[in-house]
Amino acid sequence: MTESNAPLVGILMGSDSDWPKIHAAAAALDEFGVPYEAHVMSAHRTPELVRQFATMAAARGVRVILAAAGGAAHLAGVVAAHTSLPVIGIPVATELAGGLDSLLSIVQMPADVPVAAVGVGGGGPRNAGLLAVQILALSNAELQEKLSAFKHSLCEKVQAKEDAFQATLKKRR
Ligand code: RP5
Repeated sequence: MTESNAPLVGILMGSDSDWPKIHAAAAALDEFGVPYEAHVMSAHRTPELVRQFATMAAARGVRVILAAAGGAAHLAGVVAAHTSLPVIGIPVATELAGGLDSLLSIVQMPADVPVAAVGVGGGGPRNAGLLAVQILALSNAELQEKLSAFKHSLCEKVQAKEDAFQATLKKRR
């Protein structure tokens, strides 16, 4: 996408156990050719590592940070405390409350320290990746074009479904 392969998006997750649940975020970035890095680090288990990453990210060229965590999901908030880059929290589903605990931990930030949040499971992780692409596209014409083509493909897919659905209705009559 760019001349350099330096990561524009940093994906952080509280545990390696999160990766299978959130890798759709990375897949969305791959789809648009956006370079990213992904790391396991925890707001609670490795707080100093998180601080260092968040503090240095902008200077290293990272433009958006995705932070996935489950349960007491403080990773996105702690990252946002240390950077003015946009931070998107990805709540990971838990056994205790299906991920509602994770979601609330991410969205209930105090004023002045914003964190965006996507849904738990389903399209949530993919949407986090797409939202990062949309943020980057604000200053990248190539990404804007790819996003326009993507939106167009969504219309075509739904139209194909509508056509097939109407055909099945006709057969029933
Ligand atoms: C959180 O605790 C992680 O983000 C993960 O969702 C959850 C469980 O972590 P593990 O016990 O699997 O390492 O911090």
